[in-house]
Amino acid sequence: MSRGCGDSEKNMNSTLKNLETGVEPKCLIIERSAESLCAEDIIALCRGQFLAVRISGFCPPTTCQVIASRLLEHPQLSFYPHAPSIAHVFDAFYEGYQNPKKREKYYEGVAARNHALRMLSWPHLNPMNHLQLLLDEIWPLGARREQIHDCPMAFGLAQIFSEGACALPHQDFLRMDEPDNVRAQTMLTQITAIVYTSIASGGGQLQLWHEHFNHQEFEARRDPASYGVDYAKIPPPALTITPDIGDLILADSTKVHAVTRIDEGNRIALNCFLGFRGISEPLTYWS
Ligand SMILES: O=C(O)CCC(=O)C(=O)O
Ligand SMILES: [Fe+2]
Repeated sequence: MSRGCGDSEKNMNSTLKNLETGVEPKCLIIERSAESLCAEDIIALCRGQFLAVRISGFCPPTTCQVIASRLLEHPQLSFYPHAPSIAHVFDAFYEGYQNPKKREKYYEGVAARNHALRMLSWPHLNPMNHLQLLLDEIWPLGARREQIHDCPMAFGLAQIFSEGACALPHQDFLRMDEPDNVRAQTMLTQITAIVYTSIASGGGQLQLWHEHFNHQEFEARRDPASYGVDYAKIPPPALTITPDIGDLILADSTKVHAVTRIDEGNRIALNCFLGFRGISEPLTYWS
């Protein structure tokens, strides 16, 4: 680990002390910069020592503006069939589960789509590519594209929440989505990495819970008419984050998380997932 991690060690130690004494850790989010983020922060997040890492100003305002305006007019903008209030540009891998045609299309389109992602911010550095470089530098064995089917996956997709849109409490875990895939089963946990290029003028907060539910527990709490769990069947969120333009947020996506209803404006973010298989394996990324 080549970067100075003084702050992170201090933070981890005090959080550990809290865990030993059984006192709820007070610090559920840690603030970092692109310069100070280090491997220990990722490990501590995967261990559940805090719920989120925030890097303010990860993407400069001018780049955010360029990306947001290009996304709103993007020819590939469409709505999720399971969550019709959320628009997206580029497909999520999980949408192709048990749909061989969709999956084939996903893999065929990887190179073109990674190029299109870079073009979203061109000639500025795309924050997803910035993250790619940063993770490769800080992680002992570097970071690379996930390849659960022996071919590299795409990464980076955009989500647009307009007025009235929300994301119900849910979990994202490739290991649970792909129960028959051997490589997916080696993943210990998964992180969502989100860069906000436009924010709502009200609502649109990111809610995070400590809880992770297995399939049965999740189904028992799921609202049968939707993909998400019923707020009434889970405790209140442990942490609510109001994102700012340019923020990068990292959070454990295998734990329950949600986005509150947008009151006004467009909330536009780029995101990807990170796969963690322990310190002696590379980090991976995909969308
Ligand atoms: O846009 C967000 O804040 C969260 C979206 C989400 O559910 C995720 O990135 O897994
Ligand atoms: Fe999610």
